[in-house]
Amino acid sequence: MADAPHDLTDLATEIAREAGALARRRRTEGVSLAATKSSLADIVTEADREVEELIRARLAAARPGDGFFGEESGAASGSASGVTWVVDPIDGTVNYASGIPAYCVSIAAVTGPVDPDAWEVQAAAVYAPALDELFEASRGGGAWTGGERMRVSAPGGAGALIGTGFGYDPATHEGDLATVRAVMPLARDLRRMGAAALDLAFVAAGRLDAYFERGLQPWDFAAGSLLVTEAGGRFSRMEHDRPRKMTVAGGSAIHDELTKIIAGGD
Ligand code: LIP
Repeated sequence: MADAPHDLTDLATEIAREAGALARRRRTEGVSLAATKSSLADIVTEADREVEELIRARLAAARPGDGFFGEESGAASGSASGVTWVVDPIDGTVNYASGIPAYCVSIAAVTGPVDPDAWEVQAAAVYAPALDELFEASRGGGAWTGGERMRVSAPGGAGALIGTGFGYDPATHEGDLATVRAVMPLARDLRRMGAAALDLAFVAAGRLDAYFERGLQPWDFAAGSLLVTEAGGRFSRMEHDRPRKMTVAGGSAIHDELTKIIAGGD
């Protein structure tokens, strides 16, 4: 069974488009809440579950020996092939439920342990149905959107356009806002889009200069991390001693400035 990164990416992009079309159809039909998770603000819709089931079924049919680790399906299933698919069926669920178009399907293929601090991402597809934009990457094959190669930006004199986000637990907001205050001198402005995979895709495309957020789940950033590194950027996770780890992405210069500030440097 071919495990070449570009073969995995081709499969991921095909499925991401189909899954995105389903999500968009369900959105026009009206979204129903299925449950809340960590808090009232942390929702899952019936579409999240239906889209993840479609992705899981398509992957199992195409590559029955692979593992699956999806946001809505709990623990990762074992992998006979060494490849595990890390899937967020609808990243930006609150946007999706609210009719805000900043949502996407995020599919990544990883090898090694199913642990974001140990796995190796081989393939990535992030598809934003409302924008009809697909962002893809294969390990060593670059990052692409619309047939064009993606490259991270280098911020100009006016400062950086930086994406960020916040968790659903109000108890975490003060600490996260303190980090925003510390980072602001680097920024011309901030963007809070509410979909980490899209934030990371926009960093890879040079639309955002950088992105940072605490408390992301592995499926939020698995695909986006490869988009960023294959676009010449840096992706790292910090604060491993905290329950909510920090994710930072951007071109190497601003990535290093951000990590220094977040670590408490001057
Ligand atoms: C979302 C992330 C976003 C974060 C939200 C939420 P979900 O994932 O993509 O960056 O700020 O709190 O975690 O829940 O929409 O899959």
